Amino acid sequence: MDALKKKVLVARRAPDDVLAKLAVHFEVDYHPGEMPLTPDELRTRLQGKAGAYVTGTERITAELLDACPGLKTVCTMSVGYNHIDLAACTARGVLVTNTPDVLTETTADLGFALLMATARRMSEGERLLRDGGWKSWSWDFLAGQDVYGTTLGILGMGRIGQAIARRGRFGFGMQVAYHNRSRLAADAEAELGARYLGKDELLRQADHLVLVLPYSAESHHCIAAAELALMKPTATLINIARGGIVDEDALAAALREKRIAAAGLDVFEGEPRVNPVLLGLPNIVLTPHIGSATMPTRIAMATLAADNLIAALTGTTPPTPLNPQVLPA
Ligand code: 8YV
Repeated sequence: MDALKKKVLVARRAPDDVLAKLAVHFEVDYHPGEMPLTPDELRTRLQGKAGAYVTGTERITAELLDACPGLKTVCTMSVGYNHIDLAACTARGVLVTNTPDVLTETTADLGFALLMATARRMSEGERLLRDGGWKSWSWDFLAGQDVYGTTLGILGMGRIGQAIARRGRFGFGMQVAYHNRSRLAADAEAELGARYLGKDELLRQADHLVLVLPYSAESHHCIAAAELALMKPTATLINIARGGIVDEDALAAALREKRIAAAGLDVFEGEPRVNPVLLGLPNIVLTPHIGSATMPTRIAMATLAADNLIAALTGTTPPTPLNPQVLPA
């Protein structure tokens, strides 16, 4: 043990190379368990630590920060940071970093895969086949919705939204429409062939609506009964952002009553618990939050989180800070 090394907590399992890299700089307290630390365990393990490597499963609250006054930086291995009270961190001078960019294309791939699987009823078909239910052919057997040439609606046009737009436009001849807090620059809209619409109009026009917006108090349940009622009965809804964006009970009712055709969800409000009413519906494709889950991308995310941690605690500017205003001028 090197008394001069700063202490950090690595709160979730991480690649060996990443741990080895961190160990060069820090005394590492490592939680290799498959289950996350409880909030109490997290608070205890953060005592005396200057930095924390976390993932989306560790909540960093104002109370936790107050209980861990030595903490200087929190580096999350995720692009989303709704699990971190960023304002509380900034107010206490705690530097926060995330892992944007390295997961953009991988997550867009999953979003598009989910769209295809949902529109073409792939999970329903596989279940039927495995259960021995494939007996014959009929004209409307597992007939779903078209993807090619249809209207792709994107709610939240950040990096991942734009990557999905490119897949839709250039791969599938889709008309791209979007809504976002701020409108894209004219050249970006032109490159993607993307039309900016008000949220309600986007809901009305989309054949496939993909949710890629950040989760916040503002976006909580921003797709609920009233919004679902605006969608076409043939439309599909895809959520790869955060579960809390969709009112799952309202979605279940819309799917049950065929007010929209189908949904594809990679994220859930109480994940890893999944609302049981969703599990019973045929017209829904469910995946367990695997948007960024390829080996190369997960390694890139872990490496970037570690690089951020090393930079933050060795006096250099981290590659991807979220609150650079806390850095010394
Ligand atoms: C991660 C994610 O799987 O990056 C994000 O925001 O939601 C996912 O890529 C997860 O949060 C791991 O920290």
